[in-house]
Amino acid sequence: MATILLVNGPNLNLLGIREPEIYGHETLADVEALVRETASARGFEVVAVQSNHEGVLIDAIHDARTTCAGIVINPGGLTHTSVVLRDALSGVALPVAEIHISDVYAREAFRHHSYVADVAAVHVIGEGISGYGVATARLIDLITGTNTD
Ligand code: CA2
Repeated sequence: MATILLVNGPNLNLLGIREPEIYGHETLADVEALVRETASARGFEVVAVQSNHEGVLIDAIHDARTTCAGIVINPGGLTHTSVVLRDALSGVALPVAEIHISDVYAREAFRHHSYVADVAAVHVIGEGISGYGVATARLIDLITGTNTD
């Protein structure tokens, strides 16, 4: 069965525990269950990684090069800072879906730039936790060549 890598960056382990007014009440386990359910309905399985350490995320992305069909990623704050993460995503040359729970463009100016945006084929921004399901479905549509127009 084909596999999707789900990557959650720094601090996303705190989902549902802190700042629910921004990030909602659902937990990282809820996010992973939603992505697994969405992928499984389309015949895909999911490997999920969350880390507060950039190198762990880079290693997971490199491992995906030979094991996964695509990557769903919420890079957290690394979105706005990390050339290294961007280079890893670009280097593995897999289709990427970038997802952000909050509407980064309606927040502080430093959140308006994403180093990942132009290496991602799918962008889902500000749709809350359900955005992970949307990003997964759209990525799989892209991988399988399904026309969603
Ligand atoms: O909206 C998003 O998904 C973000 O990627 C979340 C990042 C933030 O730096 C980006 O600008 C937008 C922050 C992740 C931190 O997650 C937390 C979750 C609960 C409590 C505290 C932090």
